Amino acid sequence: MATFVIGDIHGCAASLAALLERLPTDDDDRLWLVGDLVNRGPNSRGVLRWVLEQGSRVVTVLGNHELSIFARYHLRGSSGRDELAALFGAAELPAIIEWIASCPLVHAEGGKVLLHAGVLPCWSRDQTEDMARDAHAALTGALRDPILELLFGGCLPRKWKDDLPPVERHAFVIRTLTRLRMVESKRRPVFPYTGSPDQAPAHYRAWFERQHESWTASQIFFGHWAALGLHLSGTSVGLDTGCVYGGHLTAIERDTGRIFQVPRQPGDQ
Ligand SMILES: [Mn+2]
Repeated sequence: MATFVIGDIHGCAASLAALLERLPTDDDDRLWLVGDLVNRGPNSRGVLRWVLEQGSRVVTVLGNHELSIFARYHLRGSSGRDELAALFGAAELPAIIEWIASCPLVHAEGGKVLLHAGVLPCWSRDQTEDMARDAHAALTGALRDPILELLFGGCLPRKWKDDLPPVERHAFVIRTLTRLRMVESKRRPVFPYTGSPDQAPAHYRAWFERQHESWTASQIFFGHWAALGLHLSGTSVGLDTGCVYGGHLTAIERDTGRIFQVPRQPGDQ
């Protein structure tokens, strides 16, 4: 049984179909998706329809774009729900929201770890998995609205501290796991910068250059950073190759490192 990990799809349903055609999958093979299946591209609805049909064969972690749909649904009342129903279908919307809530922030199997963006250098692997689990439970439980309000309209602390109050801690963990690219220090993420690491201010570092030592025996599969492009190292694999911007959609066979790519298909322009 093989597992293939696919980068950010962003509504590029035709490119996804072309990539799936190219993958040498058997019926019992599985897919890991790094999140951001939706938005920007022309057919988010088609991609969601596909993923909802796949069941447990596909594992998806929460991307910032799924999170923003979740926030719009829960925070903006009937106008937000009407907009989403127009985009994705009124009949399908409840199942889509339920599916988003079911996506974990981090999925790990042995040394292989799937998450959307990155981890702070001061976070150990155990701490990251524990905090991700707690933050997800809070996001889909009693603290949902305060966490979403802080993420989508509030002001988070700029620097991580281990003793943040619960809502701030969960929001910080969710923002980091779904949006991190670079850090200024071990505790201080940089969120606005979206360019490539080479053109960043001199004191910025890509998060994967400064990981906590406990990650040495792990390999993190992530997306979110189109300007980074395909990034392959023993401990981190970046798979956002900018399909929606005219680049490629990329998959990697998780345990062999074999790469599969298709260019953005004409139907996705
Ligand atoms: Mn993203």
